[in-house]
Amino acid sequence: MKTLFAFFLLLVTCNSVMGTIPAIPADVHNHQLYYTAPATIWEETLPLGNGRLGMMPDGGVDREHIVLNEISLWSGMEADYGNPDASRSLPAIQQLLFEGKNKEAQELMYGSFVPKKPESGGTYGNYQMLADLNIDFSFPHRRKTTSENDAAPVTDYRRWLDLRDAVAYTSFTKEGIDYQREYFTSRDKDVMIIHLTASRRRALSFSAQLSRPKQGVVSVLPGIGKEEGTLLLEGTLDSGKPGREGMKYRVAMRLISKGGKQNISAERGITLTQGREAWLVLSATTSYAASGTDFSGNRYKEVCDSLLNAATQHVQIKESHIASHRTFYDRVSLTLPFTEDDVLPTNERITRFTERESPALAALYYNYGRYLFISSTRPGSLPPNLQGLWANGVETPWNGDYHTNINIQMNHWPLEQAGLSELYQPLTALIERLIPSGEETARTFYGTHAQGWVLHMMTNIWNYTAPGEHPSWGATNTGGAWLCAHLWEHYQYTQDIEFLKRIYPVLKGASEFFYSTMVREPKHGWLVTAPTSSPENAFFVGNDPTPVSVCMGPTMDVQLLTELYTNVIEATSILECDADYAAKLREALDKFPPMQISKGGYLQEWLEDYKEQDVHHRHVSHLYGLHPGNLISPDATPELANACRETLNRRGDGGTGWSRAWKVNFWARLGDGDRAWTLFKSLLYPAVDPQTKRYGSGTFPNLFCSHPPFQIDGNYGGTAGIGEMLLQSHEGFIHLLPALPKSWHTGSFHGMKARGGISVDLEWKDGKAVKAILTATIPGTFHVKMPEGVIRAKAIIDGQSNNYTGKTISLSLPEKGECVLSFE
Ligand code: FUC
Repeated sequence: MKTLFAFFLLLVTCNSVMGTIPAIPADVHNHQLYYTAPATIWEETLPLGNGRLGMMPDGGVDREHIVLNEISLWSGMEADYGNPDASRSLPAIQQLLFEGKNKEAQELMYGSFVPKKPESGGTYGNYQMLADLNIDFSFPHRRKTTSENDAAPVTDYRRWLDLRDAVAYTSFTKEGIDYQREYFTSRDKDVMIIHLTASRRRALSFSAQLSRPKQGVVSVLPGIGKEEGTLLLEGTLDSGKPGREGMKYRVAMRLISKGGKQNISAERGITLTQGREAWLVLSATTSYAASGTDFSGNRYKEVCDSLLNAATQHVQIKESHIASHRTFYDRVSLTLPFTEDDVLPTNERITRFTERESPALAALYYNYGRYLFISSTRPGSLPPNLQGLWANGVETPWNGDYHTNINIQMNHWPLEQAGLSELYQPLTALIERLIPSGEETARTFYGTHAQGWVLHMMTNIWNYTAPGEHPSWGATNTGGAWLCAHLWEHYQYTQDIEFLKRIYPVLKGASEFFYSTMVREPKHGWLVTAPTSSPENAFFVGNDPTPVSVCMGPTMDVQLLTELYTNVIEATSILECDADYAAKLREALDKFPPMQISKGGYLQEWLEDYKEQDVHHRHVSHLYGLHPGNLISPDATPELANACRETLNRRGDGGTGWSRAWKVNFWARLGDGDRAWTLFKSLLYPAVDPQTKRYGSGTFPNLFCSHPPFQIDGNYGGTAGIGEMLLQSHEGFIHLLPALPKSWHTGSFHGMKARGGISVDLEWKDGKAVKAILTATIPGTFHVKMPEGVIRAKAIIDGQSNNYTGKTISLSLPEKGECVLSFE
């Protein structure tokens, strides 16, 4: 076992990369998480997932605890939250806002502009863990021991997660016997597999039980003929409606063993006595139709049969899983300067990072972010929720839902650049499913004149679109508009006209809602959203000491809607349709408020220069236009960019997990690599207090981001931030190394994507770009900004070379056309 691990550590493979950039040895340390002790908290366990099924083993020696997940397992049901009081009170709410009586408007909203408790029942529900799998081991005793407590020591303990292969391992030695466990969530077979081995005959004995804190009944499905039985865990969650069944689920587990004796009972689970090698094979399904799974839960049968029939099958099952995972994972690679800390166990690597520079930790974080994304969703499944796919209880924080005022968006930030384009499908499908509900919400809450569809600041698998229950945070109604920016982004990267045709009605419908409901505020006559809020932040009106959140036309709404309208206008021209509507949107855009700089020099968050309740508030919504939006940049709008800098300095470098991740992206867009790196360090701050064991903001030992508690958005936001530091393409040109920290002086990346349909490889040295290879996935003309510190560039396309000395390099490439750029 030890040899296997050493081999694993030393393994140095070469990436096969196209073009002339030399293949870079793949840095093993940045493709694995590893530990020298079992996990003591869930946030130390290792996440595995195939985009639908998830498991997190803790590597316990005597008892292994594995939390299982299925991404569609939700309580609640679809219900009608329509509140007719909302549209009736709307004119009065707006009037109060016109008069500057925000507090009164907010109070009126508490009684009227809230979701109504569904008359016929049904609740919002929450995402829940699927099951606990506990495996209790008993070990043979070489010497006679006086009692069970006189246990032999465990040596050479390791557990690790191989990000490339999406396989986790635990290995240790006890009484001279080597034990190894191998865990993976097969992508192609859609099952969870735990492969257990002992180095000596008759040394493997355990009992594996399935349970659940609530709503879980265990039973045994007897095997047919000589076949072993199957352990089942089944249940039905609450729908919140009397007499109506909620989501049903089923987990099925079988044991395939070589040697030893099997037993199965509902009470003790599946036991193996004195075996040597075994496979626990698990499958799970829910009754959620959109997950596209077979509720009978029999898919695992095929795998069990193959394992039974041929001893070599397990190798093939694992290999095909790895091959399937690698089709995603190997698309991109990133190498950053190595330090000796890179070889430390992951928990120590994180702790050491507070004291010492360790650039390659960003490479590990980037790879882990890609790994988590690939593992937490897949076409036909649901998008990653607040915890991706992984939840360890039946009461998940914030219902484990889809918050649409930053969180689900941040989850998708790294996606396109990391070459995982097809994983946009679950989000696209979720948005499309929301539309009928969003249309109803538009009419019920905003009146019969309201057109199109609206989504407020949270949603779930039951198509919830109404406002949140407390107007102070629940009134934000630009959740749908923000998601439309993602649909547009997917189009920008892929240039897929068929996709644009499909999503155009979605974008148009979102714009129609705002076109039909925005109002002219009395002071300047600007067109604004009202009522709304700047996500979750509050301010003071005049000398009134009560903070309020409800307002008109906050900066973020203006930015989001400017982009939405502009994108719809562009789509009408590409698709040659709706010219009249585009003209109307253009006229409306002229009446939008401008972005304003406050007397303090920072970007104004609201229409008025209100004093905010919390200067360090975690949301920095008014900087949407800087990132992920594209309305502010140091080159195009230097004054506004400066105001953003002031805003960020005032907000500070702290904040909850995801807030720190967002700030990495902001500084990257501002071209300040060292500051982005400082924020990355803040994001990676160890989340568990070593003394009190309490959780703060930062990063858990398993590299999960801590809000606290664990929220995956920070992981995805941080991953995107690393990408933004290396490559940007939102301003119509490719910007290489836009925000390189000093300590990342030398490195390379391969396969990152830029808008317009192009793939980029880059090598840099001493802080300066040396060589790039651009490969067009779509034919076109691409503009590359002359990288920082470069005087001259040579471009070779199809054997033809061209020299450039100006600010921009313009290249015309056919499909799959490649350009090799060298810089001096
Ligand atoms: C948003 C944030 C919170 C938290 C929650 C899940 O509402 O303001 O910080 O992340 O989502």
